[in-house]
Amino acid sequence: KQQQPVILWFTGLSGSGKSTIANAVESKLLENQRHSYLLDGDNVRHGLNRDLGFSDHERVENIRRIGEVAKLFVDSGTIVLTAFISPFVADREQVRAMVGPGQFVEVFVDTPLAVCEQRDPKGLYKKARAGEIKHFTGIDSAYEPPLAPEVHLQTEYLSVAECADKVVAYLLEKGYL
Ligand code: GGZ
Repeated sequence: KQQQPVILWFTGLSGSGKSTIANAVESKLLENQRHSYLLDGDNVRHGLNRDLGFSDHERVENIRRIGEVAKLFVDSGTIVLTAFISPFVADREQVRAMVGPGQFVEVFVDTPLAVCEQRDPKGLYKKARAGEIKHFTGIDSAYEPPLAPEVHLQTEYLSVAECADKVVAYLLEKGYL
């Protein structure tokens, strides 16, 4: 059976584990000879979107462009994974509306703010609390959680491998793989 192209749209706070889990899913897909591509801050915010900062309207434009690029990948038959905070419901739903039915799978990386702040791998929350970074998501910029995500990952209770397994199980169950 052929793979069905889809956008696996990871959303969650900074430090929630989006990129880590998306990377683990990508590895599992590769093991199974599935062609996929991961869009994240490293290859998009430093390139295509390097003109954008973190004001609300710049985040809206960030997500709009990422959605357009993700759609191109889907058109090419690829499973595309995106790992961006994507804080606003309306922007995520706009991407969903751009692609065919069933071609947008929202993966909520649900890590509470307190846990992200405790982990603080890059020291960004500390800086945000100190006022050195303005408009930081969860501190002084909004995060709107998904209301009905296709996959809900509570990372406090699941390992990275278990989270990746849950995403792949969803894809198998729904016939994407
Ligand atoms: C949130 C910020 C900010 C502010 C820099 N708010 O943990 P990280 O470092 O690697 O992930 C965060 C990343 C967020 O970029 P996104 O493109 O995913 O955001 S959005 O979807 O909202 O457009 C963080 C870093 O950039 N970062 N300043 N003010 N995260």
